Amino acid sequence: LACALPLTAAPAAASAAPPRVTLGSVIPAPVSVHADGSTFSLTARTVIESPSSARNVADRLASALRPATGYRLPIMAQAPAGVPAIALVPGHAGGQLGAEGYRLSVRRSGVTLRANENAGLYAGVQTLRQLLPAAIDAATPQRARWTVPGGDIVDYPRFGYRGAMLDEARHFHTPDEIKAYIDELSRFKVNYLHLHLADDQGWRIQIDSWPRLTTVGGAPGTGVDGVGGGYLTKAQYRDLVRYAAARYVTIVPEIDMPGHVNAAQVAYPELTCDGVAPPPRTDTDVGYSSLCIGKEVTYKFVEDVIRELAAMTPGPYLHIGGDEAQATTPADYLTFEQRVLPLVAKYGKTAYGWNEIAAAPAASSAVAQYWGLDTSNPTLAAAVAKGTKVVMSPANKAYLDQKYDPSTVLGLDWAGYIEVRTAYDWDPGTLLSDVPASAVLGVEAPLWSETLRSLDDIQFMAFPRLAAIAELGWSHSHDWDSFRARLGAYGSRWVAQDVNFYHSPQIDWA
Ligand code: TNX
Repeated sequence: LACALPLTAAPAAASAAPPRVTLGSVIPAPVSVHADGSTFSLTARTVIESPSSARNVADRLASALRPATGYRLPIMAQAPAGVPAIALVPGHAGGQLGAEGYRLSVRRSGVTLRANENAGLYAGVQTLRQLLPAAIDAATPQRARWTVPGGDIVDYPRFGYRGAMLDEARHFHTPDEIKAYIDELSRFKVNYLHLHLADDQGWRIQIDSWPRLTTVGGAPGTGVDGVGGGYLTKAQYRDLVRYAAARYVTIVPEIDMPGHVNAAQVAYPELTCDGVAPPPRTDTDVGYSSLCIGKEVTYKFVEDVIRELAAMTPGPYLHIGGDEAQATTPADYLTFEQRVLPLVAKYGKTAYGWNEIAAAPAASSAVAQYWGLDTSNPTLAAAVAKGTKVVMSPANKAYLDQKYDPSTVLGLDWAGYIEVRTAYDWDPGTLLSDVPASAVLGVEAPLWSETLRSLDDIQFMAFPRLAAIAELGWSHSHDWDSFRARLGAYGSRWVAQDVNFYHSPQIDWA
C-alpha cells in the first residue's frame, strides 16, 4: 500500500491522506507507463549504485532523498550482494531515447535507471522523485513508508527546447532566487533558462569594457517603482551557469536592443543620437528608447557586449531582444539587425530574438521567439521558409506574468487572463497555421517582473502554469483530464517544499 503516514498529528478531520501515488502520476506525462503491481521500498539499507561518470546525477538524487528520509543512501560503484539499490546505468540505452530520454524499471528488488547521457538519467531521477510519497520533498526527516510503484517507464521529449524566462531587469532577483527557480524548473524537465538581463529600468550583468552599465544601470533604486536594484557580477553569472548545467539547464542570456535600452543610455549618453542622457525610468512604459542606428559607437558597444557575454556563456544561444522597437524606424531596425545578427555568429553563438527580428533577412540563421496573440504570422512564416527556427511563447497562453483571473493581485492582463486550462490547451506544433511543426524547436514560458519582487511572487505566478507549459514541451500526449488529475496530486509536493502556488479553482488539490 503506497500511503504516507500523516506528517504531523493534525486533527483527524483535517488530515486527509495524501493521494496514492501510481506509476503514471508524473508531470510531464511520460511516453509509456506499464505498472506491474509490485512495490519497491526505499529503506535505511538502500544504496545508490552509480559509475563515477554519473556521479553528478547520483549526488543530485542522494540530496533529493536524504533530507526527508534521514537515510544515508551511500553512493557506490557496485552495491554489495543482496543490498537493495537504485542503480544509474549510463550509455547504450537505445537510439530512440536520444540524449534526454530514459528507461526506469522499478522492481521489488531494486530500481534501475538507464539513459544514453547524464541528462537522461537526471530526467529519470525527476520522474522517480514524483513516484515517492509527497513527503519526500520535505526538508526535514518525515515518518513515512517510502514506497515506489513497480513497473516500467520509457520516456523522451517531444521538443528539444523547453524553456522558462525570468526578467531580471524590471526587478532584480538574486542569484539564490534564480537557483531556487532552477531547482523547481528542472523537476519538470525544463532545460533552458532565459535571463532577460537589461531593459529600460535596469542593466543586470557586469560588462568590463562598459563598467557604468552596472555601476549606474544596476545601482540601488534601478527597477520599477525604484525598487529592485542590483546586478550579477561575472563570477555570479558563471556560478549560475555552472549551477544550471549541473541540473541539465542551459542559460540563455538576453540583452534587449535596439529598444528597451534606456538604462544603458542613462549610463552612457553617447548611445543616444543627441548625446544627452535621458532620465532614469522606474515606470512600466515600453517602446520609447532606441540605440542610435547611424552612430558607429553603437556598434562598438553592441560588439563589446556580445563578445563579453558570449565568452561567459557556454550554451549555444545569445538573445538580442528586438521587440517593441517603436522608437526605431523600420528602415533603421533592418539596418541594425542586418549588422548585429551576424555579430552573434562571429562570437560563436546562434542569434536568438523576439519574433520581430524575422523581418530582417539575416534572421534566416537565427531563432525567433513568437510572443504574439495570433494564429498566423506572415513575416515569421516567410523567415521560416528561409531557415529561421521558432520557439513558441504565445503571450495569451505561455506568459506567466499575466493574471489568472480578474482577482489576481500580481501580474498584468494585456494578453488576457490565463487560467491553468488556457495555459495547457494548445499545441506548440500547430498553433501558427503558417509555421510547420518541423520549424518549432519548442516552447518557453516568460515571466516578466514589472509587478514581481520576491521569490514568493515568482512562484505564485509560475506555479502551476509552468507545469502545463513544461508538459506541452516534453510530452507526446495531451489530455486535460489526465493533466488536471496529476496536477491536483502534485500540489502536496509544492506544499511539502514550501513553494508558493496559485490554488486554481479548476483543479481538485489533494
Ligand atoms: C511585452 S513580450 C514585452 C515586455 C513586457 C511584457 C509584459 C515582449 C517581447 N515585450 O517588455 O515586460 O510585455 O507582459
